This record gives sequence, C-alpha cells and structure tokens, in this order.
Amino acid sequence: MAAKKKPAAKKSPVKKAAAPKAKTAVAKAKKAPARKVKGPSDKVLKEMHLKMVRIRRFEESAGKMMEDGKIPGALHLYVGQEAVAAGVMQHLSNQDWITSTHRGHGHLVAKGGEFKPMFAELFGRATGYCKGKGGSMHISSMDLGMLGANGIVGGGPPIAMGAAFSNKFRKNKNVSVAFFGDGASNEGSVHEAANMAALYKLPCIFVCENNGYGEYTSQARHQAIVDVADRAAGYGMPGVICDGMDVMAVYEAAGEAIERARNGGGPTLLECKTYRYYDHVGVRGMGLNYRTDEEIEAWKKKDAIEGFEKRLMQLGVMTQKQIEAVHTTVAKDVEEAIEYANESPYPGPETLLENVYNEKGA
Ligand SMILES: Cc1ncc(C[n+]2csc(CCOP(=O)(O)OP(=O)(O)O)c2C)c(N)n1
Ligand SMILES: [Mg+2]
Repeated sequence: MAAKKKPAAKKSPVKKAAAPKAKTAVAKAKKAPARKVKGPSDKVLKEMHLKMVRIRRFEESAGKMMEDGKIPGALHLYVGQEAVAAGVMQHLSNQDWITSTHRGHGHLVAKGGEFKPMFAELFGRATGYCKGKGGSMHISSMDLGMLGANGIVGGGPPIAMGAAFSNKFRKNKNVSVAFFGDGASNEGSVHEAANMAALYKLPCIFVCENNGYGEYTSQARHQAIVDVADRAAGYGMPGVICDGMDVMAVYEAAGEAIERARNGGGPTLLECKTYRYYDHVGVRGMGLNYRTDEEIEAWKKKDAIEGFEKRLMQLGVMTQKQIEAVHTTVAKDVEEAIEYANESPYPGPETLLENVYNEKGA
C-alpha cells in the first residue's frame, strides 16, 4: 500500500510516497497475491468498484452534455480522481459529514447520491437535490451528509471543521471530511480550519486531492513544496500521503485517519496524489497549453478503474462478465436519469423565495 504516516509534530510528520510510475500499477496488479483473509471484504471491494464506475459514467455523460450545450453553466469533471472519493466514502455513513469542492459530483455519487436528482440539479430542474437552484457547484444533500459543493476555493474546510466541532460537542462518533485541492491548500481558510481542528482535536479529516494543478497553473508554479502533507507539521496533526489512483491505498489510509478521528485522536491531513483527465472546466476546456498530452497519457496508464478491475479479477472477486454487467447497468441508470431530468419541470417563479433566507424567514 502506498499510504504512510508518522505521528504529529515530531520532526517531519510526513511519510512520503511518490506518485507511482505508470508501470507500477500494472505490475502490482500482475503480481497481486492470492486473496488474503485480511483486508477489505469482497463486498467492500465490489462497492468501491461500483462507486468508481458510477462516478465515471455520470461524469462522462454530464461532460458531453455540457459540451453540447444541454446543461447551463460550467461543470468541473472528476474523471481520473474516482479512487479518492470511493476509498474515503467507503468508511462513511450518512451521519458523517463531507464538504466538497467545485469538482464535487464524484463526492456526492460516492456518498450515495442518486443519478436522477443529480442530473435534475445539473439541468436546473425542480426535482433536483436543491430543487434546481444549486446546480453543479452548490449541489448538496443533508440526508446523505453532503454539506455541499462549493464554488469558493477553500470554502469547504471551515464548514467541515465546524461540523466536526458540533460532533465533538454532541459527543457522538461521527466525523467530517473536507475534500479540497492542491490549489485550495494555499487558501487562508484551509490553514485556519486545520489549525483549529488540531487545537481542539476535532474529528475532522482533511483530504487534499493533489491533481498537480490549480486551474491552469501547475503545482510547481503555485507552491514551493511538493507534498501538501508536509504542512501537517505546522498544524500539529499527522500528515499522510497515498496513491490517489489506487482505491485500496486510499481506503486503507482513509480508514486509519477516520478511525483515529472517531476515537478522539483528532484530525489528519491526507494527501492523495491524483490527476484529472479532462480540462479544468468541461472536457475540451479552453484549449490552453499548460500540460502535455504525454503527461495525460502517462497518468491514464495508472487508471484507477482499469487497474482495480484487473486486481479484482486476479483476486477472484469478480469476473470479466460481472464487471461488464456493472458498466452496462450503470450506463442504463445514467440514460434513465437523463431522461427523467430532461422531462422534469423548472422551478416556478413562485418558488423564488423558498429555501433561501429572506425577510419572511422562510
Ligand atoms: C476563493 C477563490 N479563488 C479563486 C477561484 C477561481 N478558481 C476556481 S477553481 C480554481 C483552482 C482550484 O484548484 P484546486 O484547489 O487544486 O482544485 P482542482 O480544480 O484542481 O480540483 C480557482 C483558482 C475561486 N473559485 N475561489
Ligand atoms: Mg488541483
């Protein structure tokens, strides 16, 4: 497993694991040992696979529709980063909170979001999770413990920290997880939230999805460090790095951090090294030359879903046929959900002041 950790605030609190070379993931899959008794059950492995396939299929379709002008506004697609959401969310219940980012569809899908109200929300329809008033960047579901996507970069961590504070205050065992990017890791709000979470030993996990870019700016051009997890030392919490293209590595690292948080051990900064396949916005994006095709192809060789599917077959957890059946079912779900969203009504003008703070206090 790629995840490594050290205790907080002693010399260097970060154990480092470089992002894997393209060949490693494949080689690992080939050499995978026979199914061990220890480790995630077959059920967990299948659930994580399903989560990743659902995210990818949802995003591929949503991206296409945005590019075809069928969805109003911009979409930031999560394709490539699926292992992070799937591996973390596998440990969470609906009573655990998460905060998301502008790239948030994958987080909600992995948290149990259904396609119909998700597509409806993207289409701005009244049947959407936020009654069509949130859209891609404000989608949320209190029932699922999803406190919201967020167009404000770095806006999520203070909210997750506050939710963790409420969990501690209520003395329950629930945790909150803040997802944020490498770009967001430079925002003051992230530092403030992490500082406070460590100070009060809050059950909060800070998951940095380091995809190497903030919009069109490479990490090397926006921060003087390579590993965001190095910053954990300054907050006084453990910093852990894991391979964000390997769902098992994410599952293991997140599991440790979440268990520590549930048992009063305080927060962890978990950095997942990952990559987004499509442009910052949409699929083709603005056509700016800020990264090379070779770089994109190298990361695609470590694809989280393909690599995991090989592993599942080698472990005897799933057959090729069963894997194909998952893809077929999910594709059908997507199709039905799009139809549902397309046929759903827009919110009427009479609902304009509903579910917002206004002078009537509604
Ligand atoms: C406070 C704030 N500053 C700037 C922006 C513009 N902006 C939108 S996304 C983005 C980059 C975020 O990068 P990162 O956190 O690494 O997330 P990623 O897009 O890579 O998932 C920026 C600067 C914003 N939305 N909010
Ligand atoms: Mg980024």
